[in-house]
Amino acid sequence: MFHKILIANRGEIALRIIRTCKEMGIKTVAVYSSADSESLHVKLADESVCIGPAPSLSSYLNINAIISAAELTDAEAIHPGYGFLSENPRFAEICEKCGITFIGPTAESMRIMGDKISARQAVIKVGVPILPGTKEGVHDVNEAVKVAKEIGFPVIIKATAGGGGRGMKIVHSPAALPNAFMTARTEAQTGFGNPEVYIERYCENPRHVEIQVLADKHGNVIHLGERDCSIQRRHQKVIEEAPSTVTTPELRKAMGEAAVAAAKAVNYNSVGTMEFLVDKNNNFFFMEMNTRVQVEHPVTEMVTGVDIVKEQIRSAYGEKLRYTQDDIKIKGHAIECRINAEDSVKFTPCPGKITDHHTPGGLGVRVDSFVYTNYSVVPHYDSLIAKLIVHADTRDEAIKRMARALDEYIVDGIKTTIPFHKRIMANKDFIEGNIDTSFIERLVLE
Ligand code: MV4
Repeated sequence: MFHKILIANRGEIALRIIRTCKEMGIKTVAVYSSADSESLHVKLADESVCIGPAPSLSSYLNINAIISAAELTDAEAIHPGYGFLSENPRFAEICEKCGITFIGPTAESMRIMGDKISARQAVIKVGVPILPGTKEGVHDVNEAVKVAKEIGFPVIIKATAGGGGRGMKIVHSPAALPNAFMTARTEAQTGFGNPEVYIERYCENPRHVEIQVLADKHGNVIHLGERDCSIQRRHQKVIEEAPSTVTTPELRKAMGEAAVAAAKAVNYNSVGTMEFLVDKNNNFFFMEMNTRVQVEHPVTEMVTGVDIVKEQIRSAYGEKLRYTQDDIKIKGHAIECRINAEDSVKFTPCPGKITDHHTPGGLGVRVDSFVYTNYSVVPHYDSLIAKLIVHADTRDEAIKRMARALDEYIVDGIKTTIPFHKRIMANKDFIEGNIDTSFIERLVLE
């Protein structure tokens, strides 16, 4: 096994990775920006290296500084976490050229899945269902109107280089198409450096259900069931749970098999997630693949007992998967609430000093965080300060456990989204499992 891993990230995910490394007997190197010197990941790692000033571009996205830190400390591998460089194929290539193992898939798999058109083309070949849409990029307005009429309205225009919901345009009529098409191209160019867009049939108020996959470098791929991430606000997930209230064993099997086939189609060899939309009639459609460990991975860990980060590290080292599909059993129900340093009504970031901090505990409660009393939340990065995860035998019990844990949680000195989560745990539609991607919009309007 690796002797030493550098973690090219910060916050709760850096700690999450350090914890598994410790249990595996692997030494850890933290990297940090000058704004993060008091961060817990720096204190908990065996060694730490400052890689630059606060702005991400100068620190957590600074490839030269990170590679230098790995060379300086003799780290054999780099774990990129999520965000930052985690889905950057060029970074994966540079690591490998420097003789450092990138703990993630190959640059080639990342490139195919990073381009949404090539991702669609790759999965269609292996029979994975996708929404009707264009097979290639659409380059002019007349062509856009023609294909949209063939697909049937409403349609959605998406950036080929996009993902995660950014830069999408929903179009309800042919008259509205030219304007939306031109705006989408301009935004795609500005946001992703590539103006190319494609067009798909728009699926109204879907569920967002994603399948966790595990793959090794020997061609073995399994899945760990689904997570329901329908509770989102402006494409930011707020609550995730496993299993989904819409999945039957049959649907899980069909989606799981599709996810495994999609992973095999790109020779995938790490942990990853296939995102699907599920419509009102329980039809499912592949959307995109996330080629990294995700924020919400703990809910899957709680219901399967599999340490996803451990399997990711083992796979990167070249070990064979230790589980077969039959070994994976879904037990009970898990829910995760993302706790952000934000105003819980306006959702504006609220950095500042935490004057008092107490995390909930007890049976079935897990807190993945990096903050503590007297820690100052810095304004330079994502506002996620903690993930509160609960596990119980049933969904009802998990909701009650989450409400109890939220009541115990004390974060004084800054505003957090804890009050918002308390409202959701008491919401009738949420309790009844009546959720889709428009849930928060409806809740905020109430
Ligand atoms: C869609 C869609 C409806 N129809 N595609 C948003 C995230 C990105 N992965 C894909 N997204 C969507 N794609 C078609 N053809 C609706 C969404 C969508 C959505 C998806 C999951 C969770 C929340 C969402 C909120 C708005 C739109």
